Amino acid sequence: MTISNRLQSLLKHVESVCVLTGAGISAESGVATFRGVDGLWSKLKPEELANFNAFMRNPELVWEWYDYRRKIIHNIKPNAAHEALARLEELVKEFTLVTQNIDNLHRRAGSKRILELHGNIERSYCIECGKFAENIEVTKEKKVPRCISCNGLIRPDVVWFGEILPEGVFEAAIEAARRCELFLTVGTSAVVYPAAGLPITAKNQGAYIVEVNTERTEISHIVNETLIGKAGEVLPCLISIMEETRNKK
Ligand code: BJW
Ligand code: ZN
Repeated sequence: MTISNRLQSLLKHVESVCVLTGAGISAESGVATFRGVDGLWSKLKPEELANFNAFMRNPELVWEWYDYRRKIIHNIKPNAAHEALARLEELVKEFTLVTQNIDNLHRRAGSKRILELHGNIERSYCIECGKFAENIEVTKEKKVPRCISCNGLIRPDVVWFGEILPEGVFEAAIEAARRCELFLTVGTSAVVYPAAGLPITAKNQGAYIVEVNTERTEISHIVNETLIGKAGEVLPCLISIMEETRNKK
């Protein structure tokens, strides 16, 4: 892998890093991405499925969909890319991992400071009274879970189109993007806002932006460097360079 002299030098000295991850970082663990030829939504448009109206029209289908994905996630493991980011957090003074993923793989890999922009597949709440529900199981008999307090519909605690991001979480992500010297955007098509605006915010504040993806994206023309390759290969390489050069002070 070839990287610029500027990135080489940053890897040696950088103390403040912010990373934005998307579905592509979990692809090598066996989680399908949303868009692209193998994407979950190659046949169905995400904007049409991941929204509250779709849930109200057909909660059974939406629950089936999340239950299916949750089962997959329970049966797989974080990959070398998740692990590399957990290691990166130990190497620098200031680190923030901003993820669009709901799959918990960063936490399972050992990352600590994680901002989940789009919620978490393990949590659910009642759309009537807001009460959180734990260990939600959908079964053949009970295809749509109901609230034990008010019998309202329970929904997954994820962020659908047209919904605002969890309070304070996006603000913290902006703050991290503004403060960092190096911003990595990994495995995201960068088409969904406001997440896709974070690299731009970071760049406007003078950060160096590096994209890691198997192909060019919507923001490739904005970033300073695009490293084409699998996150599970590229990120461990970057971390090795950091470990080697930082030891040699
Ligand atoms: C690999 C790889 C390997 C593969 N290694 N790479 C400003 C401008 C325009 C529109 C808007 C705007 N602001 C808001 C909007 C509207 C909307 C939006 O962005 N629409 C666009 C589609 C046009 N945004 C919203 O509605 C957001 N809310 C909001 O803004 O609130 C304020 C508001 C409220 C009311 C009115 C107006 C504003 C909410 C967005 C919520 C997104 N939710 C989902 C579902 C989450 C739950 C779930 O998981 O089920 O989030 S949609 C889906 O897309 C999911 C993802 O997190 C998100 C991003 O996808 P991601 O991660 O980038 O995945 P892919 O598949 O697209 O890309 C994978 C990439 O990996 C590819 O590039 C591959 O090449 C790569 N890859 N293998 C490295 N091994
Ligand atoms: Zn309720």
